[in-house]
Amino acid sequence: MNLEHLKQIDPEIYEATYREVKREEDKIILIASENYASKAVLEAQGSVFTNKYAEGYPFRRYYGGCEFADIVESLAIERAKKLFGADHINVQPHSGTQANMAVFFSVLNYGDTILGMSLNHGGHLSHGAPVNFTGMLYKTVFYGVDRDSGLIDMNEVRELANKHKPKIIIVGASAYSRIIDFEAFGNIAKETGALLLADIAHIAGLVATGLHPSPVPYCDFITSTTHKTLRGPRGGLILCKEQYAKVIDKMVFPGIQGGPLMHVIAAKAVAFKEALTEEFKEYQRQVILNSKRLAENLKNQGFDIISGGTDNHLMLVDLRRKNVTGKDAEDALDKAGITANKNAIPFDDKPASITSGLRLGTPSVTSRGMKEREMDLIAEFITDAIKNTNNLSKLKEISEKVKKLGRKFPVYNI
Ligand code: DSN
Repeated sequence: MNLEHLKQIDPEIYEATYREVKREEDKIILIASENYASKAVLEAQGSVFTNKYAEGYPFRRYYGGCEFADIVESLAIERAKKLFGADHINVQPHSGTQANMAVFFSVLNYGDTILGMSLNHGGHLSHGAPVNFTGMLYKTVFYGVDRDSGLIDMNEVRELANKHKPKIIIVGASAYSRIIDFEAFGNIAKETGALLLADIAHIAGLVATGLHPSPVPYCDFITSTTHKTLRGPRGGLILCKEQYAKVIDKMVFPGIQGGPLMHVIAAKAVAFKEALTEEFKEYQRQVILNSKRLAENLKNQGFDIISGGTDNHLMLVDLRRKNVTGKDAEDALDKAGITANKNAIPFDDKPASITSGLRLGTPSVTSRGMKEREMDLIAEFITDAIKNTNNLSKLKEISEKVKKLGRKFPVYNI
């Protein structure tokens, strides 16, 4: 990673960047929504396309000099089409939440009813949480998971859809570890006359490689980020049926955004190219194998996993039986060199700043080349750290082991 100019011009930002690279290499990252973008993605994102204004869409721009921006955005769209097979793609949203905003503003009016998964049960802020614009502008109704199985309660989804007749149903989660039945959601949307939006930000890499059923046949709109399992640059994406192509494009620009981030779109194009390879499919397979192995190990160590396990890249650990809060577990793991996040579990009685759960994901460790054997070690480190939340010397000892393991799996080789 060449940071020579940065080092010369701005030593403070250089120092912080250098230390961030070290942090990402020395720690074990188990944040389910993070990943390591490839060097090619980083180079595209750090390229001169950051200089270019390209308001509009390929070959229909409001600025001159867009001939190379057109190549980049056309390739991003073409590759995303190959990956997901949707009628229409917009690669300009700056983030997942902006992708969702574009969909909502395209088809909803102020005060319309939306039905989404409760944030407390694993949903996302932008699916109607009161503190988000979606909770401020729309009437919100939420479904959740069944208390015993931990699975999305499809009976509840159907009942709520029939009762409240939402204009749009949102399916998608940020802390749900099982296969989502998009077809069942599609049937409920049809029965109740609702539009259907799938937000696949977390599972996009699994969907792109066929390791999670695709929502494309059942949904009017699909939104995603590009930086989680998809392993691209930080950004958003919208797929939709042809009939909504014009309204979505118009809402993204000029509706809610100005100039597209062409350097990010270039990096998205690179990530989509990488995602079309057999190697990427193998990577996603390993992400799931690692996730299953980590969950099994933790269960053997007496941890409860919501829904009993995982089918995807993440798991939600219920810490109540261990008498540790999510916050204390997150702090202890951090001291032990493992980065993860506290997370509410369904029906949690603790506030979001404390929680009773921990969300763990395997996209990052798998990108480093770690496999089942390393998951066994990581499960041991986690178990040890959570047994010793107040024992600083023990946590330090674990962090040395973590560092040793990390060094065997370098990422950027600085
Ligand atoms: N904040 C992201 C996550 O961690 O899941 C979702 O946007």
